[in-house]
Amino acid sequence: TRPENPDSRCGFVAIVGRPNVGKSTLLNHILGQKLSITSRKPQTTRHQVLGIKTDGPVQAIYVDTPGMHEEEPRALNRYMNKAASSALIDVDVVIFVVDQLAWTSADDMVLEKLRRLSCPVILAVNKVDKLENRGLLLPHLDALSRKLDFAEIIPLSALRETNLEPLETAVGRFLPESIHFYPDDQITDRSERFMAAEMVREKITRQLGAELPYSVAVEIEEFKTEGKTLHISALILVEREGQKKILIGDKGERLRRIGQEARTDMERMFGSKVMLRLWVKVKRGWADSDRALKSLGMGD
Ligand code: GDP
Ligand code: MG
Ligand code: K
Repeated sequence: TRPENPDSRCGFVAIVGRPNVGKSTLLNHILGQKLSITSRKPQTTRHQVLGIKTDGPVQAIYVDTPGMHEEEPRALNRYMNKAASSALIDVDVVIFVVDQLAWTSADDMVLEKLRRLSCPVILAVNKVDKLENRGLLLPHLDALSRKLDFAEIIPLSALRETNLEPLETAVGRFLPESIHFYPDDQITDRSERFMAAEMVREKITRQLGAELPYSVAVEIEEFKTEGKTLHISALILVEREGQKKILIGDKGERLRRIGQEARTDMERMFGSKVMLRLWVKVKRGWADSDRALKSLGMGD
């Protein structure tokens, strides 16, 4: 659609890269708000979340993709791969995030997917705050520049917010002339219920070490305002009885901590007092079954 304001631009930007390079952190810092959950563990991002950033005439709609995984039989991983690949269809710009100096075969796999695209690809070389020898950066960027015909190469730190402006300016340049698809103050397409569930899931992922696999799902059972307080009940689904014990912790200590941290985040995001209740339930094999995934809104 031709916009009324001739400078008006709008389009989709996919943030891609192997797990743990900092895609979700980048999106959160571009938006200035926590939208996508992050942690040191791979596979934290399970769903496709749109992050919308309007800056004057330019509206960029970012898609944070779950990491792309090698073929795995589990239904959950299939879903995540599909979500990552479908994010690449119909985007106007791609930001390919890599970790400074740490190029792996998983980066090569993503690169192969990018070769087939016709849209501009911006290479974001993240975590430069961790660079010990600055002299290595330029030769490294030079080597990276030979891997694909990148539209731009930008070294940055998502965490420290270094060089995010040049990235956003570059993105804006590649977006097509268009009216804005979303109101200028909207930051995500997801519901508050969805965001609440993701906040609980983030705290679980952060609290638990390797002992609990990623087979945890969170369902919001109640989300309602009473007076000035938002009442939220969340059901945490795990696959085995042992996982339930770990999650609850000694005398309920761990679950209580998860609840406290999630509530703090929710109060910040929703701008009101929150009463949060958490339940844990065993639902055997949920991550293996396509039907169970569908019931959690992750089917297709
Ligand atoms: P994703 O899997 O690509 O979405 O990665 P995340 O955004 O979840 O980040 C993975 C880990 O890298 C987290 O521990 C982040 O705090 C960390 N991280 C992300 N960006 C930076 C950065 O610019 N500098 C440093 N030092 N760490 C970062
Ligand atoms: Mg992520
Ligand atoms: K991660």
